[in-house]
Amino acid sequence: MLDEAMRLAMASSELVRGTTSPNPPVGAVVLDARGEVVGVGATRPPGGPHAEVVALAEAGDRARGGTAVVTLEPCSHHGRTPPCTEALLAAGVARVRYAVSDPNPKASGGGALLRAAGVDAEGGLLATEVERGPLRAWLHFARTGRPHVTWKYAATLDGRVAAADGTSRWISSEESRAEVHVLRTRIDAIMVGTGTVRADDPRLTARGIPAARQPLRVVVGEGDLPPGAKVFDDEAETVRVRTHDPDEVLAELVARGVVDVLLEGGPTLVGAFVAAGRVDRVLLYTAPKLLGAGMVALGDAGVATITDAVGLVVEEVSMCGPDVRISAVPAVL
Ligand code: AOF
Ligand code: ZN
Repeated sequence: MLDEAMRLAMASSELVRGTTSPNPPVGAVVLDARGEVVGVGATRPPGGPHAEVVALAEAGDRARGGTAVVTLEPCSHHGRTPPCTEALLAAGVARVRYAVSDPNPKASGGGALLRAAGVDAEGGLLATEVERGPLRAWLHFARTGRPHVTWKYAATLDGRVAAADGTSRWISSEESRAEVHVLRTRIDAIMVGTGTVRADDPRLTARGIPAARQPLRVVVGEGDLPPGAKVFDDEAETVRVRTHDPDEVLAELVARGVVDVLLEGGPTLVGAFVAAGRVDRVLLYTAPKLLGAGMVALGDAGVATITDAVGLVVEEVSMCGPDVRISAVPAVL
């Protein structure tokens, strides 16, 4: 029952991903004393109520003696909003289960505070799933101060991202492309270099999804761009960052409140990010096709010999239509 409630809290938080940064997309579910779902909530945009408060408002009196299930430890601080611990105590919740502790020192300690007030409060429920899923980017940001970077690309089985003549539409399947458009609605920013804008003239928007919110489009590099490039249309906001240094790029993005970035660049930009150790996840759609010649996904990444190869750990392999989807993260040394 608690696992199920946590999965519901996670699903609810997925729907607000991309709208809460620099705050975490948290999900909360309130069960009444008999274990029935009486409230579901997710973090509102910055300055708005936290997930617990949204779920408690829906539950009303039925929260008394019930359980709150939250993806993140309830906050204990007066930030832009009052502490969620106070809201939970005022509602008379008897039990709180959360997935991960809040790494933000200002907000943490909610679990201990609730226990001291007599609530049966405990963390760790589906912690790995939440850490890898909806809170991954924000946890990375809270711990490192840098946005989380997912390098996403589509390649053939022989590792090509474009054919010899430069054409690349469409390497991956319709299913994979549809999935990427959903992904684009759930991140804060999408990043490419000037080379990709010149070569592909991409729109970098989420398409095929009604009323989708659009991520911030980020073009990295100093080169001139054709004024008519599609990234400059009015479908979404676009910023240019005129440096190639990954940490300078990421610092500019933090200043804009960006926490979760999708890197869709070409070999040069991605090479710089990999060389700097600033790719936090690799998301690859491998299409069962061969090209034999053409552009490879990654350029110089500062690796000269096999012992210097960037080590990754595969987290998940699954099918997306005819393509194989691989998610991998840097190996911890
Ligand atoms: C929760 N539930 O839904 C969220 C939490 O500026 P504030 O007042 O909105 O506080 C932001 C901090 O609160 C954020 O850094 C994180 O530590 C926590 N976010 N906490 O209990 C929520 N979004
Ligand atoms: Zn809170």
